[in-house]
Amino acid sequence: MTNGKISSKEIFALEDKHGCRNYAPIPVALCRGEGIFVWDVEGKKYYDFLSAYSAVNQGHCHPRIVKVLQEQAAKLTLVSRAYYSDTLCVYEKYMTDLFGYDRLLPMNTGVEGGESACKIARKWGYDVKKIPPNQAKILFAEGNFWGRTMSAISASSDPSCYEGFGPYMPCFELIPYNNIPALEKALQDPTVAAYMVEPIQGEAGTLIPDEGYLRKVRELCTKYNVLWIADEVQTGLGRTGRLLAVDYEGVRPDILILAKALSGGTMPISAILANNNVMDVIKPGTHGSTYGGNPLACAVALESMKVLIEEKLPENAAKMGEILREELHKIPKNMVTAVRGKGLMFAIDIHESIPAYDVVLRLRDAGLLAKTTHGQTVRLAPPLVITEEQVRAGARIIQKTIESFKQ
Ligand code: IF1
Repeated sequence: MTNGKISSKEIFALEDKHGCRNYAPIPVALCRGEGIFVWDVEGKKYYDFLSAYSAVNQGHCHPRIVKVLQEQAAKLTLVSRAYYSDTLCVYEKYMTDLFGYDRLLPMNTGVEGGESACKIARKWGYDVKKIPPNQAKILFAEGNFWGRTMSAISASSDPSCYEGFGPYMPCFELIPYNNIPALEKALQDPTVAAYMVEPIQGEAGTLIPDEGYLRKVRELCTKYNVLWIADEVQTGLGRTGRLLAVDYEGVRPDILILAKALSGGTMPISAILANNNVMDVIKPGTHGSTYGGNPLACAVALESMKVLIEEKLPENAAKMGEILREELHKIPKNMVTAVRGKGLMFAIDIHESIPAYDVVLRLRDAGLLAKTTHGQTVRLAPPLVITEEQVRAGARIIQKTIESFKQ
């Protein structure tokens, strides 16, 4: 370290020595972001085609969000829920009006949103559905990912998430994703309280269910008196080309989980939305969080939502997504075997002859950041503020880089 400046190499070494090794990051050390671009400590500029796993939908350091963050930070940041503040009520009203639910529960991270949804579903199971005590089941789809807590890993079908961390949460059951007969069979069990599912599975590799799947999930959950919990932590807030991915099928889950882009990538903010018949099972003192609903978060979330709506970012995601799809399809099929995506949530499968991780490294060298998932899949999800020119330029980098593997 010289003159207060730190090099990428020094950063890698320091983290490796002092940090918990719970990640193996792509070797690039960033220190600045603006819109769809980030810069490393040596000053190299990159297209960000990961957007912090869709948390930065509004683009890095969006000026409006940063301004509100700075102003609110200087005014009042945290009071706890022991008192009222002048920000939470305004945010709650905006969100419930926008999404059409009666109530909002503010939490911090995505996984806390999932935890809260499961907790509420169990209570609803006992209080409303009259499931016998301690028997409420929650169904999840195979391939789901909703975080790293004990409950989330108990719901996981991925050994790298759960192995060695048992014992697991009881009464969690897995059913195949995108499989209506399997869902209907499972829902017939009268002890089932809820089915939690991602409208498009992210970590599983951007798996898009058949058209009509979510409508059928809605119909069956209603028929069997089971709560449908939609995890829109990744798919929500414009990413798929609509405000919510469930909007494509015109359906409403009983519990909606939001996080990530709710803060435009500035701080951990999550929320769950539900109607009175569900949310009212929570009584004072039965759930909460020190930071959940803090004034800073509420001001930031409100502005982040306004930016999404006023800048028409879902619409832009839909338009730019079509251009990206068209460009990605130009890559020869013997190199990219599949292109999956909706809006600006994409994944491509790289042919087995080309190591996907090497593709990601060469993309980095070419000035574009992306990430692999499950071996041969590369995720592509730029901020939703991207322009047509930038989409085409990014796509050209991806095409050229993948084609550079041709001997
Ligand atoms: C990590 C993937 C993304 C999520 C959905 C809830 C959460 C997530 C659908 C929890 C979180 C993350 C967390 C991040 C990697 C990541 C991820 F690679 F695992 F698949 F986004 F694509 N529901 N997703 O995707 O939200 O508690 O993290 O705020 O390293 O764990 P969180």
